Amino acid sequence: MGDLVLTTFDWVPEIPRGYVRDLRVRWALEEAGLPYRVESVPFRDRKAGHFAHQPFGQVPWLSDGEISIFESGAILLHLGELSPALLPTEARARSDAKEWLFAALNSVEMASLPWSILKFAGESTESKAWKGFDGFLSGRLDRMESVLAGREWLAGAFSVADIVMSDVLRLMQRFDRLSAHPACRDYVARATARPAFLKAYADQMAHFAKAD
Ligand SMILES: N[C@@H](CCC(=O)N[C@@H](CS)C(=O)NCC(=O)O)C(=O)O
Repeated sequence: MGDLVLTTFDWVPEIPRGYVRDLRVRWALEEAGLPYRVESVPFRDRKAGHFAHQPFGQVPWLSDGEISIFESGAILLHLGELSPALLPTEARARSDAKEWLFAALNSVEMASLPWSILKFAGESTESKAWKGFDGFLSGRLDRMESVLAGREWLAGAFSVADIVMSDVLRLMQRFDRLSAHPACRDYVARATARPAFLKAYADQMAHFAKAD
């Protein structure tokens, strides 16, 4: 392992604060107790060097010595290789954690993201688009409700899968979209009560507030 450097924006508007995806990485680093530092790139003026690390001009990315990784899921898998606090060492549980990490990103966030874009845009709840995406999201939340009613964490012990899944569900809770899903709500409450989450959240808020 080299020096771990997490890069995020220097500033973002108020609304996304507390939800910028560098939080997933901060949270994982705190859970694992790995030393790291945070660097910033301009939010308003994204330069070629930024696109060289994150081809979509987004954040976060992580440098581990000479290795540079973008995509929060890929970063968390990388950190999982460094700590059993993030990925279990037993083969079955490790595989479960990886599949749930992908499920969080590619089955649940895939439904929650277009829904939240419509929500932010103020889409009418009567529109065809809203009804379609809201129904898609309900299907995913209903399945997660059954899964989470029967377990504390997704892969036995807490893992990177829980960081991503609870972060995805946390955004739904912000919009009061978990009112019919108590097991999902309880899961978000359990995850966000962890000291590592609280530290990551406070650090992200302080980071962006510094630039106001
Ligand atoms: N799939 C990417 C998504 C990254 C992403 O959406 N980053 C947001 C912040 S949370 C961003 O940089 N938004 C600014 C933009 O898209 O211009 C990941 O999980 O890392």
